[in-house]
This record gives sequence, C-alpha cells and structure tokens, in this order.
Amino acid sequence: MSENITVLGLGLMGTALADALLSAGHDVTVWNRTPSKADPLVAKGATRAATPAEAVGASPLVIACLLDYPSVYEVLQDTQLAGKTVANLTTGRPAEAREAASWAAERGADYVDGGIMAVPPLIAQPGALILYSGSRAAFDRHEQAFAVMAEARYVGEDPGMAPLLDLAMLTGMYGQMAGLLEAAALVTSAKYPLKEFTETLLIPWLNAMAALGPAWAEKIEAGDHSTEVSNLEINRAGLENLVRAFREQGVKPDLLLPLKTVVDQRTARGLAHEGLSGLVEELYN
Ligand code: FVH
Repeated sequence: MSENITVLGLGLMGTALADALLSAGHDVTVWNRTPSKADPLVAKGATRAATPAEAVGASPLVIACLLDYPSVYEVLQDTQLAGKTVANLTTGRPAEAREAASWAAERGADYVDGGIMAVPPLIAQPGALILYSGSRAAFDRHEQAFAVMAEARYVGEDPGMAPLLDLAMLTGMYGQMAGLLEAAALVTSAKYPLKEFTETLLIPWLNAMAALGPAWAEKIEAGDHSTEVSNLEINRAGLENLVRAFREQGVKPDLLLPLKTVVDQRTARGLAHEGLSGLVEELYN
C-alpha cells in the first residue's frame, strides 16, 4: 500500500533511502538544505518541499537522515510534529536518541530511532539491515515502508537501543579490521601473496572462530569464564609470542597491544585459569 513519506536529508544515504521508497511506489516528499540534491529524485517523481515545515506537513511518517543530531534539531525546530512519526536514521549515541525521543514526545510526535547497517549502494538490496528502537506502535504502523529500505528489525522500547547495537556491531567490525590490518602487515612483510592468504587461510579461519561467538555470549551472560578451549595463561604467552614475532619481522603490533594489556591485567589478578571471555569483566567501569 502506498504511503505518504517525507525524507529530510538527501546526502548519499538519504538519497538512497528516498530512492528505494519511490521505487516501491510510495509518495515521497523530500527536503534538503542544498536544494539541488533533490533534482534526481524529483525527476523520478518525488515532490520537492521548499522548507522543512512544508516537508513535515506532507506526510505522517518523517524520515530524517542528516549529518548528526544537532542538524536534526535544526531542521525540525520550526515544524509541526504533533501526530507525526519521526524515524530518525541519523547516526548518534544512545543518550542522544533518548533525548531526541523526549524532545519529539514534548511536541506530540511518536519517535523511532534507527541504526543503518548498510552503505548507500546496499539499500534495498539483500543483506541491508536497519535496527529500530523506540515506539513499538510507530514501528508496527510503518514497518512495511521501513522494510522497503532494508530488513527492518525492532530491538526494543528504549530509543537508545538501536544506536547502542549499531555501535556494538561497528565495534565488532573495527576489532576484525584491526586484526585484518595487523595480519596483512605481517604477511606482506614476508612477501607472501596477501590476497591468497586472505581468501584461502584467513577468512576460513575467521569464520570458524566466529562460530564460537554464541557460546562465548552464553558464558559472559552467565558470568562463567571457565574454559575447555584455552586459558588466559596460554593466550598471554601466545600474545607475547605474537608481539615478539611482529617486532622481529619489522612490523608494529600497535593494534594488538591494547588486547595484550587487558590480558596482562586479568592475569595479574590471578585469573590465568579463566578463558578469554573473562576479559569482559575488565572492561566495565
Ligand atoms: N553513508 C554511509 O555509508 C553511512 C552508513 C551508516 C549510516 N550513516 C549515517 O547516515 C547519516 C547521513 O549520512 P550520509 O552518508 O547521507 O552523509 P552525507 O552525504 O554527508 O549527507 C549529510 C546530510 O546532512 C545534511 N546536513 C548536514 N548538516 C546540516 C544542517 N546543519 N542542516 C541541515 N542539513 C544538514 C546535508 O545537507 P547538504 O550538505 O546536502 O545541504 C546532507 O543532506 C549520517 O548520520 C551517517 O552517519 C551513513
């Protein structure tokens, strides 16, 4: 069923979102600070709004995809939000999302926050995911429209949950990238073909290791850091060996050192018999 939907912000991501909604047959009204960025969408059938107030007035669902939360407030401040659903897909922190939900509620709007787990070319393609949190009723009301842009996953009433899980997923990605970069430096230092190493050795290894994730999660949730795989002492020795080998190869182990620091810290507490999952206890304030 076709809906009236407004998209505020036509950067790379906002344009991809609006394009997906248009292609699915929705009536899309768009606004962007730099008006010319709306031209290609208008050529495809979108309606250009002259002001944010006009854009918000056009639809019950208002999707914001702007640079940051301050720009969202700047754009929405002089609009009539009562009775609208604001779906804020701008990247931010959990605290910012909670504050934005209260701000929207004070103006009579329902609020959902979104964490986009995709790059613009992936929007409306298999594998694209957007996490939503906040008003369940608003999510349910607009789920079909959300599903056009990417798989739409509702993760809870706390508006901060989608950005928190978004940040957690990015954290996992950066951790993996840190490992990939260190491995690449080590392998190329020995002039071994990196692409072959990555495809035939590293990726199958990482996939096998990733399969242990749910078992780790169970242990962390249970506070049980016993192990039948490898204890911290073995890992501490392994990391020391790694760091030494890196230096002998003329490669800096800088991205690995923070992990070693936490392993050393936990071991110094007399917990060398535990598994690596126990390191999470060192990370709470
Ligand atoms: N691009 C990506 O891969 C990532 C994927 C994950 C989610 N992010 C987040 O999406 C938000 C928008 O990102 P973007 O890629 O579309 O960013 P830009 O192309 O730089 O567009 C920024 C838009 O924001 C407008 N804008 C900036 N400041 C203001 C302001 N003060 N008032 C009104 N609008 C503002 C800007 O307008 P203009 O420069 O075209 O006039 C663009 O429409 C972002 O949160 C990512 O983290 C994308």
